[in-house]
Amino acid sequence: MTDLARTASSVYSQILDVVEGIEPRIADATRAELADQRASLKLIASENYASLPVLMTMGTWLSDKYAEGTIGHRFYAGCQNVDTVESVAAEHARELFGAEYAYVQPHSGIDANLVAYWSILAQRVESPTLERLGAKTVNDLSEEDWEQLRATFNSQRVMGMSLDAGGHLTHGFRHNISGKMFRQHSYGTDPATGLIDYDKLLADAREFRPLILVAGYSAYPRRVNFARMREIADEVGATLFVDMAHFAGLVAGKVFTGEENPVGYADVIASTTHKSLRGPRGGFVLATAEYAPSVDKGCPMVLGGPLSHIMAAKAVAFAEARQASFQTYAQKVADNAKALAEGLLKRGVNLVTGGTDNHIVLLDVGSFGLTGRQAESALLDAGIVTNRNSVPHDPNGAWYTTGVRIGTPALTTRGFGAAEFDTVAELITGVLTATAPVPTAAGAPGKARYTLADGVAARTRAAAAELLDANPLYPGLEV
Ligand code: DSN
Repeated sequence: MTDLARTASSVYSQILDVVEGIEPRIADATRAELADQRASLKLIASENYASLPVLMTMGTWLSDKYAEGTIGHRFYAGCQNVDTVESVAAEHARELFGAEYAYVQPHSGIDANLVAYWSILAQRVESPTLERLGAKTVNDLSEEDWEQLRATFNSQRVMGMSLDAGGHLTHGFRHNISGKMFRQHSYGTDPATGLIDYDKLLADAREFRPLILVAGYSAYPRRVNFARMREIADEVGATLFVDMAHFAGLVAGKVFTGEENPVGYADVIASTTHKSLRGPRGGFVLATAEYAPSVDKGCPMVLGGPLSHIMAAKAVAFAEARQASFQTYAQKVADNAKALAEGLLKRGVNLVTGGTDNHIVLLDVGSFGLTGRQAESALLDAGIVTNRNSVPHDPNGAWYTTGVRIGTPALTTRGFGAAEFDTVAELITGVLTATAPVPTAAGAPGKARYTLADGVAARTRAAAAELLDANPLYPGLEV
């Protein structure tokens, strides 16, 4: 056992014992979550396992300090330590990604995306209006001018990838604020290949003339050419906004370089910290010097007090990602995704786009006669944690779906390599083959109805346990 695992064991078990005396259900759930994560094949593409230093940095009294504002310019007294934390985190983010500016306050991916959208609106819509009216700030505007400006915000156009093609809710989906605050036009993928068709995207953009072109995805198993996206944005006068929440770790780990690295092409980039980047749950924004002043006003624009304990953990995670070992990890994430995809393809599983070149593999389970929901539930019974996901033009809609999205960041952190992922492919195929759909009677509650052949769940769990035991999660940690 390492010294760190020994210390963490002692700290966490003492804390959980105290919590037990206050609210035992929370202590139990916390212990049970560790046991569950240890005992299952975590294949959710957006999840990972943060390091013990990252986890422990989140649990401190930095949580208790309010610090609305920006570094050195706060609306509360006594923020000198938060200033240090935020400066260090932003410095690591800038260095890690080679960005001109980094803003580490957003609490989550959607917060980061909202900061991005509103900073672009401030830059492209608000500032020119103020200049035209000879006003310094919005406070100088008459009620009438203010009303007009507010109406203008709401009529701006955004173009992002559609949800069923792999885009994200925040890229203009009607049930999300992004779809309500903008006029929106989504781009899909080529029906034959499942890939982004840049020529069609350009043609659509020429017609729609978006203020903001959004690039990025949460379920597209391929890389994006950001140079091409930049050309399209320039051609139509759009600001290029990249949501790299999913693949930030592959950018940080220098797997995505050149035209596949959004830094240098995008005006504004938003991300989470907890997916392939393997940090605490949270968000951040990178920007060019031109957009930096607007992004820096994330609070009070759309954020309140920053979570200082989380910013501290972001700093630790960014520092970890600057180590050479993170590049090795990121390359393995991509190599393992290829091994997983090949393992599934050779066993007859259909994959959207026919494979992967990032960390995501998107299974089309229609050929098994299953919905994504049935497949997700059967896999979970067998200890394989995935999430159902739409496939392009999904006949089953966004709730039942026809797809299952899987990814390699978490199990790669545990030490899985290509051989282990080939076994994972075998286990997944075995479960899907052994699952039969049970048709839902008309009007019956929307449960995932399926049967999994006898013994398959237990056999799969036993085979998975061999892989998991050989690659322990937080080895030596006992709580
Ligand atoms: N929930 C994240 C994902 O699973 O991709 C995106 O918000």
